[in-house]
Amino acid sequence: MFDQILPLYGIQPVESDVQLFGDGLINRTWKVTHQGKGYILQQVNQSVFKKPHDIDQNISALKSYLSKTHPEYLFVSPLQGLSGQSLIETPEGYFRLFPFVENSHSLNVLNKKEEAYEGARQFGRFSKLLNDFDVKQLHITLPDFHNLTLRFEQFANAVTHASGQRKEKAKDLIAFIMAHMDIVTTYKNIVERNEIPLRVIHHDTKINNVLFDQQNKGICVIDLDTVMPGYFISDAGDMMRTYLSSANEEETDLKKVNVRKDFFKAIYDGYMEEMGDVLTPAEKNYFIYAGKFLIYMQAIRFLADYLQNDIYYGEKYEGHNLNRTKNQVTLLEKYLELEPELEEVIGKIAIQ
Ligand code: ADP
Ligand code: GN1
Ligand code: MG
Repeated sequence: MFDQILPLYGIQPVESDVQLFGDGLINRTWKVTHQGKGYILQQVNQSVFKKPHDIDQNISALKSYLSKTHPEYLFVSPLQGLSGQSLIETPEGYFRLFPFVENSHSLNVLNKKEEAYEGARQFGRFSKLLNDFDVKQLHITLPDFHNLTLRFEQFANAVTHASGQRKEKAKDLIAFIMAHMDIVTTYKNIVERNEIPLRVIHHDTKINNVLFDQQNKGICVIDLDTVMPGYFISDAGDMMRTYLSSANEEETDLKKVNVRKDFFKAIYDGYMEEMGDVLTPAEKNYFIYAGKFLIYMQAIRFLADYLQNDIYYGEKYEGHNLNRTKNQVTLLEKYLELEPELEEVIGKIAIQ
């Protein structure tokens, strides 16, 4: 496969080192090293992304806008092959090649609140610089991706059709999801009442989609496949889901899943540093809701996948998606417990 693809970029496979890379759940990613230069080769997951050209066009439109309005911004976009294409179609699927951001690394869990500040600031900066970009120009690369109303219906449907055995194993988790349907109701109201605007939203602000330098200062955001019109609660929420706990979504020892209040403040500070002047008062009122929205949605996505025999996320061991759900449900419980204190953190900041 590499023998066919790399020459399309003028890279000789025999002179290259190619290694599987990173911990993304969706695409297949390799690091390619050739003549001392690094690249990221990626195969688009076509069972998730049905129209890879839409992603390519979105990235290219954003690139062209940012290169005019903010040429200093590091926007990591696919390289053009010798034919001038930035998306290569082969019998094995669609591929693209990115420059490897040198001296960078991603993190799967954060140890210092300063890292949370840095990550949140990077995503805030991304949306801020694109604030005047006409969001209607973007293709919807994943229809209804963060439509919680629909996600809930899909989940309910998965419960109806699940095997008796899986349903039995998931029964407490299903009950928890049902008991917290108010989170879906709030989302429905936001949408129906048009309470907050559509913006250019990343939709996958999980911590390993930020690149850090050797001092763990944020460099840039990556994984732009899901950049499309959306609500800021998606981005703020996934930061909370993946930065607040000192154990990530793979942790099976639930005692280790926690919500760090000082990390919440760091996310708020970092995101608001960039977006504080951009968000509307109504959006700011939904900052804490953002965490509930996204953690709840991820819990139902993992649980629906378990009930549907792991067709989306796959499983590395038996019960993997059930365990991921338990993890996310625990995180949500801890988040809900702490809500009054989180409100205090934001309240104090607001009157400063
Ligand atoms: P997925 O959609 O599967 O999550 P990503 O685009 O996030 O794929 O890539 C997977 C991982 O590869 C990232 O978490 C990051 O560690 C690394 N990575 C991706 N692009 C780059 C890049 N341009 N430079 C350095 N590392 C990268
Ligand atoms: C996927 O691609 P990756 O690993 O950054 C998923 C996110 C989930 C996340 C859970 C397109 O993100 O929505 O939150 O896994 N991306 C897609 O870890 O479904
Ligand atoms: Mg990723």
